[in-house]
Amino acid sequence: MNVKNIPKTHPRSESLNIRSKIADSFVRGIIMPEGLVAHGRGEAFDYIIGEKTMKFSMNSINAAVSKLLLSSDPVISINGNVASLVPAEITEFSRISKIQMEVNLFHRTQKRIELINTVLQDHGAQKILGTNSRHITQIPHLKSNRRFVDKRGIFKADVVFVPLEDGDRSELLRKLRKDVITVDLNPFSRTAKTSNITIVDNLTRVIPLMITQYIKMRTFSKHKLNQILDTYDNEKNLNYAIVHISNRLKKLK
Ligand code: PTJ
Repeated sequence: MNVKNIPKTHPRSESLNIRSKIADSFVRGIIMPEGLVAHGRGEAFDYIIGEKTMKFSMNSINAAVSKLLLSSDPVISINGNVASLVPAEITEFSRISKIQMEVNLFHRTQKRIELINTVLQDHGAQKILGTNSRHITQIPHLKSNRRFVDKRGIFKADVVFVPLEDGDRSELLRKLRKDVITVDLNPFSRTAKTSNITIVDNLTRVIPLMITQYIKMRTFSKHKLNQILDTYDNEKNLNYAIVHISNRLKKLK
């Protein structure tokens, strides 16, 4: 169904609109069939969670924003799904935070890198890392194509914000002593468990909230930001998400 044909009164119009965006991206070659499958998995978790931002998600959004504000060299990793779902919002977040975006793909092709670069530029992004082979190097010991990173970005970053990640890289980034922030609707995933900060929520809700929180929290003192981080416990927070999911399953039954 084309996005224009989805009636606003449809009880699932929001979800269908997002699905339509992702299907359109597939037709344009921005995401791979695997990206569609990943989206479907996310949709299923979101349905169970209740398609709204919960307190456990706000806890991790605030911790993520604190971490980014305290970091010296942060970067935002962009894949096909991120560029399809929130191109305007992620570009706006990058603009207000001055954190550079880097295209980094699991199913890596030059064509997709260029398409994603164009999508982000169409939304006002200027310098996007990961697009010029002169600056590309490899993360040691990583087998997937995600190993090709920009020397000026992920390679030297202290904090990497990687929405919709796959598990192998987040583990390796941690081993390289980088802090990893992720967004993943599945609290059971390897990425969710290995990241320092996991936001269990839909990316489409998370990035607008991160923009709001960033603007508010950039006035906070370092002491206050450190306090937010000190009281945040990712494992505990993931458990809140799991308890919420199991309660919802009982309720939906
Ligand atoms: O564009 P590429 O080539 O880099 O590939 C990107 C995908 C997403 C295909 C790749 O990273 C991948 O295979 O990821 P996974 O291992 O399927 O993990 C994606 C995770 O994101 C899953 O746990 C999903 O539940 C979750 N997810 C999907 N859609 C959303 C989401 N989490 C938050 N918001 C969403 N909208």
